[in-house]
Amino acid sequence: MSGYDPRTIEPKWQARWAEHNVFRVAQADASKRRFYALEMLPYPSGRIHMGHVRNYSIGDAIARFRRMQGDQVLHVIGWDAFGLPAENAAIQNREEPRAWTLRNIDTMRAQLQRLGVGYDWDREIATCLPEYYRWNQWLFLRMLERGIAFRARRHLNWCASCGTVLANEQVVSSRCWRCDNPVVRREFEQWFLKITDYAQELLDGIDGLSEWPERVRAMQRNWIGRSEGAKVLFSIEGSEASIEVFTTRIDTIHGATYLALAVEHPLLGELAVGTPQEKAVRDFVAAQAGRSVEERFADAAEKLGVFTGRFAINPYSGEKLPIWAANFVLHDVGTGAIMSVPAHDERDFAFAKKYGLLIRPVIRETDGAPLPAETLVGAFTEDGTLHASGSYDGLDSATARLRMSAEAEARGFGTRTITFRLKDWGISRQRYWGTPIPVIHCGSCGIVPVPDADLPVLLPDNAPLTGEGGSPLAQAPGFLETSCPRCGKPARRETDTMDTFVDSCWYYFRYCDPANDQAPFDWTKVSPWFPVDLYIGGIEHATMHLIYTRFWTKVMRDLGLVTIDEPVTSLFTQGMVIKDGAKMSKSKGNVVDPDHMVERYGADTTRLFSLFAAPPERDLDWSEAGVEGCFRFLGRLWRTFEKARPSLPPVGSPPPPSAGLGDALALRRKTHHTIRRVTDDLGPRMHLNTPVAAIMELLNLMTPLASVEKMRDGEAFAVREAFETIARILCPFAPHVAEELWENLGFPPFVATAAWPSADAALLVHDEVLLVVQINGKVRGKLTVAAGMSEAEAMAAARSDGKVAAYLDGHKIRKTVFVPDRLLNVVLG
Ligand code: ANZ
Ligand code: ZN
Repeated sequence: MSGYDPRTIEPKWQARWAEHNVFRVAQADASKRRFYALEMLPYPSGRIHMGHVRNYSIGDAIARFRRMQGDQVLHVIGWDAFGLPAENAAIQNREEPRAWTLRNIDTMRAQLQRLGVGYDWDREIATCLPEYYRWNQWLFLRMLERGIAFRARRHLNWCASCGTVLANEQVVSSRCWRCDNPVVRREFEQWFLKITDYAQELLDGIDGLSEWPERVRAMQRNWIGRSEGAKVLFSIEGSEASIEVFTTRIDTIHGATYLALAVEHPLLGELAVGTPQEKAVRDFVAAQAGRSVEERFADAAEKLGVFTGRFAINPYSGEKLPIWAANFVLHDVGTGAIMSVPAHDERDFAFAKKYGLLIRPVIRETDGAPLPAETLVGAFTEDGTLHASGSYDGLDSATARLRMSAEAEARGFGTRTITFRLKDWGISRQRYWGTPIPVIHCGSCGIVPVPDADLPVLLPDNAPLTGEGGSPLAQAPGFLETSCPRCGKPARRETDTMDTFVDSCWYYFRYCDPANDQAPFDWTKVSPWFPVDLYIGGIEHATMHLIYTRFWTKVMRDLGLVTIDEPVTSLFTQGMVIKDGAKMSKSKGNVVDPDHMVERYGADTTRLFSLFAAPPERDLDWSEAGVEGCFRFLGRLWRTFEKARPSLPPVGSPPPPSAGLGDALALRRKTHHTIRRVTDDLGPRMHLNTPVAAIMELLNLMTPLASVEKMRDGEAFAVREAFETIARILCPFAPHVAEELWENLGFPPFVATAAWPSADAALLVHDEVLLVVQINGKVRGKLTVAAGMSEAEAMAAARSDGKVAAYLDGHKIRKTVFVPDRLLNVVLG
């Protein structure tokens, strides 16, 4: 053993771990506590980046810690291998997406192995392989049978530059999340999954996700966007017909001063007939009907409308309200008709100002006075307290909504409604590199599912990829034309492929039974590992992936495939890797290649830095100086050990009496305190940066003792104990150097499977000190207490001393003076 050389020790230990299957988990062991540590599976873009390194270093640290604590740990990786970049690369480089993807996987797998991440490689999966996506198809067919998968014509988000439909979640500020081009609305016949059927359950389930970050829970609640409202019927004066409006603010109904209908509203044509307004209404409808939805959105800024000449009756007050047609009321939202409350809604306010309609406030701030209508410069849109609302005066908005909708239901002119922002999940993509949707279109039979026996519907190799619009599968020779499984007549295959978010919905179930060719997985093999104990990934997946996978789990439960409601117990969202103030990314040109770091400093240093430099949930600022600092620390550990090694007692030597004295005792105390600290930090708190600092402190303290030429017995024992401890507690962070140290200390391999150390309680006891207690300047007690007490603890100790307590009882304390470990002076009032 000479200088610290990661280039020799790292490949050596990686090979030994592989040879001895140290991280393989053949099957769940019922006799052990099990721990499923999961990191979000990477997209095989070509090379791993520092974000990956961070993600997997966090996961591996926890996985290794739990393994050493005696848990059976499942830790696996796979590849989210379908998706656009493979296709785009194919268009640019004329390389097949399959070949491109598989080559990237090989490269990245080797990179992960060079990092020494402890995965069970026998369970690795790639979602682009037929043995995996076949089960996407199978699951899709089960959903089709149950009506969870369905087809509909809908306006969808279309990115012209990617040539594909995007889910709402993939549209960020009206732009494509991937290429940043503006997204337009287009109508398509599409495949959807009925996630809205699960909206309430997905929302309710969030309450139970107590080990998920509050931020993610809030983002999911907001995404699901439940809103309670009511539909209210207004009768029309002089007519049998009535108008139904949708409102979320029934509490404001006494402030409604007109109704407004969308120009497409079916009653609009007949309402104005025979009134002086007839022509004006017809002209308005004609002018507006010629405008596209987009144009109408754009000009909603300028509110336009026309009076119909007719009136509706407010069912609560009997008041007559003019009925208008207005451009800002959307046909396909709610009922296409609204009650307008200008005092409390901005759009209604602007419209009322423009056309000189009545404005009547009915909600005031709870501790404020009613606002006079004349002085209003805008709507008061908050909840508050009702006034000018008949028998509802004085109620708060929320209570009023409950009571008023109850009255509406009782009297038969309204119903309570619940709406969600969450829309059904459109999974169709007009792309090649994804799972083919397994249905056949037959001229006689319509849509016919591909029989299970014919799965998988294989992705053909020969689809022409040009990047021009349209589905590549429609042009793949031999793919499109088929025969109907039902009637045998010529028929055509579906050419849409599935959104790749389908692939990531259930991959981590498959890890638990990766070779199953009869079913997606066998729950008896999977259930011991579920729910996942710890799932680690970026916050950017808070809504899409993490909502879809929760939904998918519930669907699989309803299909009888699993018996859980939620897939993940604890979620951890790691921060980003930043360099020079910007997120590390190719587009910013500030990428540090992990391979270069590994070549230069070794995997242990690279991993250590990515854990040490920041708390894992925070952003990490990349610094070469920081990396060098970690490298120097490992070098120092190495040299210190080299120097001390000849003087250390052999494995298993008992502590000599002198280990309980002086420097030896001090070092032993430090060692055991460090064990306790690191153990706590690696627990649910996941403070992964502080243990590294604690280990560095321990090394600093021991270095002078370990450097002495001829160590005394007690000190040699304490130094050995410190090295043994470091080998173990460093293992989650820098596993290769830990193995090497462990072996050189005389232990058989592997420290990876050795037991986690436990702190000796006797060595955790603090030193004792004599605390002098004075009352009004006179010494009233001398207490032997633990060193390092806080003032509050010292006060409690004083009160528990009978003699001192007698002086304190019944008196008010005016002031205390506290000198830690020395003096507590109490001045009584
Ligand atoms: C009366 C009212 C009073 C409203 C008030 C709001 C505030 P959210 O919460 O975003 O879902 N609305 C209903 N249908 C509409 C349509 N087809 N086109 C345009 N606006 C429509 O919005 C619900 C509110 O949007 C509803 O509650 C309704 O206005 C309006 F102080 O009713 B509200
Ligand atoms: Zn047919």
